[in-house]
This record gives sequence, structure tokens and C-alpha cells, in this order.
Amino acid sequence: MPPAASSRKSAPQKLQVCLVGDSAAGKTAMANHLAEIAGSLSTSYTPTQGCRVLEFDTRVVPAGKTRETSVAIELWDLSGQKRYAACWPVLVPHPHAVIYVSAPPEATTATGAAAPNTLVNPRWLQLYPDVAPEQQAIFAQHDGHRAAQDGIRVARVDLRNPESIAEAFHSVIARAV
Ligand SMILES: Nc1nc2c(ncn2[C@@H]2O[C@H](COP(=O)(O)OP(=O)(O)OP(=O)(O)O)[C@@H](O)[C@H]2O)c(=O)[nH]1
Ligand SMILES: [Mg+2]
Repeated sequence: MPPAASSRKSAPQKLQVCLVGDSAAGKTAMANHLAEIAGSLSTSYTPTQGCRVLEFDTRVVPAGKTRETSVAIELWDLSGQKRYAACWPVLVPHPHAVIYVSAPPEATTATGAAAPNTLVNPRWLQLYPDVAPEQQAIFAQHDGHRAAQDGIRVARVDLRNPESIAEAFHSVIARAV
């Protein structure tokens, strides 16, 4: 017998989230942690070819609300290699949220010689004009960062402190849901 209408749970809202940034910035490591892939935090580096899509559920208190809600996440872990970066908005044209991962200072990256105070390649911040700045975030892996770049908030994260990644992620999701 089908469940009574009152006991049926509605499907959680599905959010498409893009994780973009330089090669070796730490996108895959962060994505694996968020999707709770066992043993995900290791120091090995395997460049992502094209993209990976990770699906998982999470719970969040939407901005301005008091009650927690369930959200289904479709996390796009996109390759930072230059030849793929141009495809990011083609692969996911209308994401609900975009996270730019700024590499730690020790990483050798394509934009490693960026101007001081520039966390991520300014051109990237033009890639998703339809996504409101509050539904975007820069995950910075070093100190001395600015509060925002192009109106996009900066969250300080550290791969050695996985909680910082989860906290920053939920903060973006809360504004996008
Ligand atoms: N400190 C620390 N570094 C880590 C950890 N996990 C991964 N890394 C480092 O993070 C770097 C980036 O790895 P990935 O996450 O695969 O990089 P990515 O941004 O996905 O790179 P592309 O797929 O090429 O775009 C690697 O050099 C790893 O050494 C960790 O738990 N702690
Ligand atoms: Mg990767």
C-alpha cells in the first residue's frame, strides 16, 4: 500500500555546485572529503581528466531560516588544466553555486605569479555571470587574503583541517539553497 500523503517525504532540492581553480589547487581532495570518500585526504596528486561528478546528500540551515533542510548535492569537480578550464561553463552552464579554490602558496600553479591580493584568476570570475556573487565563494588556502574579490566572499580553508572545508562549503550552500 502506498504511504499516506502526509507521511511522504518530498525529494530534497538538488543543487549543482562547481568546484573550479588551478591544477593541483586541491579541488579533488576537497570534493572527496565533502562526499566522504574514505581515505580521501592523502597527499598524492592525480590530475583530474575533464571532470568528476560526486553526488551526496547533506543538511543545511538556509540563510535567513531557522530550520535545517536536506539538500542533494551534485558536485562537479572540474579539471584545472588550462585546456579544460575553457570548458567549465560549457559543462555546467547554470550551476546553483560556484567555488573557486585558491591554491596554497607552496603549489606551483598557472596563476602562481598573480598580482598580490589576487586570489584567483580574475578571468574566471567572469565565467558565470548568471550566478549571484553570494552564491559563489573563494576557498583560500593561505593567510593574508582579502575579504572578497570582485564581491565574492573568501573563506579560509586548510586541507589539514577538513572541518574548515565542510564549514565553508555549508556556508555557500546555505546561501544557494
Ligand atoms: N596538506 C595536504 N595536501 C593534500 C591533501 N590531499 C591532497 N593534497 C595535495 O593537494 C594537491 C592537489 O591535489 P588535487 O586535489 O588532486 O588537485 P586538483 O585541484 O583537483 O587538480 P586538477 O585535478 O589537476 O585540477 C596535491 O598536490 C596533494 O599533494 C591533504 O590531505 N593534505
Ligand atoms: Mg582534480
